[in-house]
Amino acid sequence: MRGEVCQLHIGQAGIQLGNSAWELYLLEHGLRPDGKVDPDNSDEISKSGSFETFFTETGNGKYVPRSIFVDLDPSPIDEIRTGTYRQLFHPDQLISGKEDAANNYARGHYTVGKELIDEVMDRIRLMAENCSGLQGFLVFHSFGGGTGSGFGALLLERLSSQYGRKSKLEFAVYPSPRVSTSVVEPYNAVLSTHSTIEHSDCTFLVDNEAVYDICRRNLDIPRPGFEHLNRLVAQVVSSITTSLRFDGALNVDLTEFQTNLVPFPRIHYPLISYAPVISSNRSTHESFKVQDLTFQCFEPNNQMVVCDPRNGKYMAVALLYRGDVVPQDCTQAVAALKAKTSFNLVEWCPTGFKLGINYQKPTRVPNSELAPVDRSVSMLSNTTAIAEAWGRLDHKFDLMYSKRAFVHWYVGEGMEEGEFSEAREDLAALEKDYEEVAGDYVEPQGEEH
Ligand SMILES: Nc1nc2c(ncn2[C@@H]2O[C@H](COP(=O)(O)OP(=O)(O)OP(=O)(O)O)[C@@H](O)[C@H]2O)c(=O)[nH]1
Ligand SMILES: [Mg+2]
Repeated sequence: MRGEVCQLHIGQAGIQLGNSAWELYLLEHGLRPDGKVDPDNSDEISKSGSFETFFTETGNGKYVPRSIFVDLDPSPIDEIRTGTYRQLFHPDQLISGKEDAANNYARGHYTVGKELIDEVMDRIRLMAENCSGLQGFLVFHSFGGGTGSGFGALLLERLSSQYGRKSKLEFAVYPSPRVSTSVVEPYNAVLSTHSTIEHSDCTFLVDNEAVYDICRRNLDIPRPGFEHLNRLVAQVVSSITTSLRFDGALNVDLTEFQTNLVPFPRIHYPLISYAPVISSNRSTHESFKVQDLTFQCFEPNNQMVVCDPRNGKYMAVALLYRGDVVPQDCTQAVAALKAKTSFNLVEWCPTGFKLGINYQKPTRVPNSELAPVDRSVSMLSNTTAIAEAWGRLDHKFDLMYSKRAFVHWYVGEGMEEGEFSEAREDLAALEKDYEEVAGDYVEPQGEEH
């Protein structure tokens, strides 16, 4: 058996993304909302040989997610306690505090978060002791919320010191003004990135702006809500984790993808895209040929972070196909893609493509906007273009920080003001790192600057 994976859902965004991810995992593995095998779907269980990486079997035919949900604010967790999936989780998996972090990284990281972290680490330890070979952690959180950014960072720091050799992957919601809840999100995002960059092996950024636009454009949802966004992101989370949950000949393990995607420890923010995203009433007019789907993944419109890869260079690309696909079609699609002049790879990494195929076709939530399809592809690419997203964030940070606006809220929670400039310098260094790996960065010589 492959090693177990423990999923940690932190703060509102982390929890709600978690709800959508588990909704989909249950459907894919033929389980009911209470974790029992759905008799109508019991053949699904036998098809999915290795889903015990994500679920623990309790002995009476019930499967419990190997996950922990944490929020400093009680309400998102209370919704689980009373909602559709209330019987799925053991009460110990749902941990809530008394008051939220009020959009303040410092509250999540220092004051309020400190009170909850030991309890959370204890629960994680119990879960880890129950595993025969824990592979690693998937951490879901927002960069903009106080709990997501501050507590998320605190958690990753602790995981790193206690489980240093296990892999730690993140799904992190990148703030967007259009779907945003507070003005200080750029502060939280910069502070959180600075304190987690050394503790995470790979971070998949989910830019709410990009996902919002995909929902509007491709699914004809006029005003998408979080549930729409989360269900779409869940499809990607599911694709990325398929190889951990299903057997298959051309299954490529997640760690193998990671090895290929992350050439340098800090450059660990792959861009994700997914195809097809199409609404049921439009799906009859579309082509779902492997080559078309592959090409769609390279359309900036289908990316989950707003940036333009045509202005950057790819360091590595991973394509994860699932469903009814023929390997030869995939290799042909890649060859056609590489032949395009608009496709730029860095000079020092000439091959750069990794393929994975899983013959399990994608599942969708019944009655959701997304059309049912027989095949799909997720692309994970490490492109220097994602530095645009850091640049935007840094710019917004600078506008506020030049006036020291809102800084007193952080200092009031015991944070030193120096942490702001330290974090901002680290992000500037990150932008520079991207320029350097692109190879066209020239050291300024002899000029005054
Ligand atoms: N995609 C997505 N984004 C969300 C969701 N909920 C909140 N966000 C985004 O997350 C950011 C706000 O952070 P939250 O996760 O709500 O905050 P939190 O971690 O609960 O922290 P506090 O409430 O400050 O304690 C904003 O950028 C929101 O747009 C969600 O369900 N899905
Ligand atoms: Mg909250």
